[in-house]
Amino acid sequence: MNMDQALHKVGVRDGTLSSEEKHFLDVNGYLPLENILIQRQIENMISRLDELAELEGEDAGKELHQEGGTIRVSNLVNKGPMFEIGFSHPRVLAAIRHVIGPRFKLSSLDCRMALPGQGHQAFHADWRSGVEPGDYYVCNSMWLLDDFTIENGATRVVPGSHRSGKHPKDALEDATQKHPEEIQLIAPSGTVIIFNSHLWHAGGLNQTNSPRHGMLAYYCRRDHKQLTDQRKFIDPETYARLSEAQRFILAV
Ligand SMILES: O=C(O)CCC(=O)C(=O)O
Repeated sequence: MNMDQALHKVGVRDGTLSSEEKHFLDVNGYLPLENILIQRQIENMISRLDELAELEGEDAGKELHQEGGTIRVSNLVNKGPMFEIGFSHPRVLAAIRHVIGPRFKLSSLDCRMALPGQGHQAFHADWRSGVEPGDYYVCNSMWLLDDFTIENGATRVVPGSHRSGKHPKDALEDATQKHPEEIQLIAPSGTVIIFNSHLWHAGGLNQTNSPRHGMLAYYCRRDHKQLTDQRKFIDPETYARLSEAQRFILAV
């Protein structure tokens, strides 16, 4: 099997993403896809994530990354069938293919809950350096489980910065500061925001009294190392449940 065959099996077709959507993603580096999740899926995911956060306590996120001011729950591939959609949705996968090209795989699937009064990040890119415009290694998708608002710290991005060839650590004097061209990605829950991971982006400050839940499905080129080694972590029962195409996308 190759990736285009796997994508076809999960429902990706030529017109899955319109040319306007592809153009928007190319130019701006992000693309909101609305109504990917329905209310019941969102509720199931939030309730499972809250349960996992409680069960895992201080260990939550340890498989991948822990971050002050947030609860991160990692290795979601193996933590419930409700998370499978994170690496199986045709619209999302069509967008990832558009950014990285046909040779990619899931790198990690985790949740980031920005806690009340916390969550502000410095601008970063999910890659070590700037890259040639068009030569992209990684692409992320943020799955909004709560409405993302100014108040709860919707993701901040600098549109077009993925084409600058520069990394924020080299280009910005102080990446923790507001950027003059930044915008916040305001959207309703159920939306998935694709963002080219070379785009300068950052979590915003959650100024509400509730955690802001988002799931991050992060993809990389197939010949690169995954953040979560899916072969090492995959549970036999997860493996048994998945289709051949889903296994290919995970590279297990
Ligand atoms: O939670 C967000 O809004 C962005 C998260 C992010 O960029 C990260 O954790 O690297």
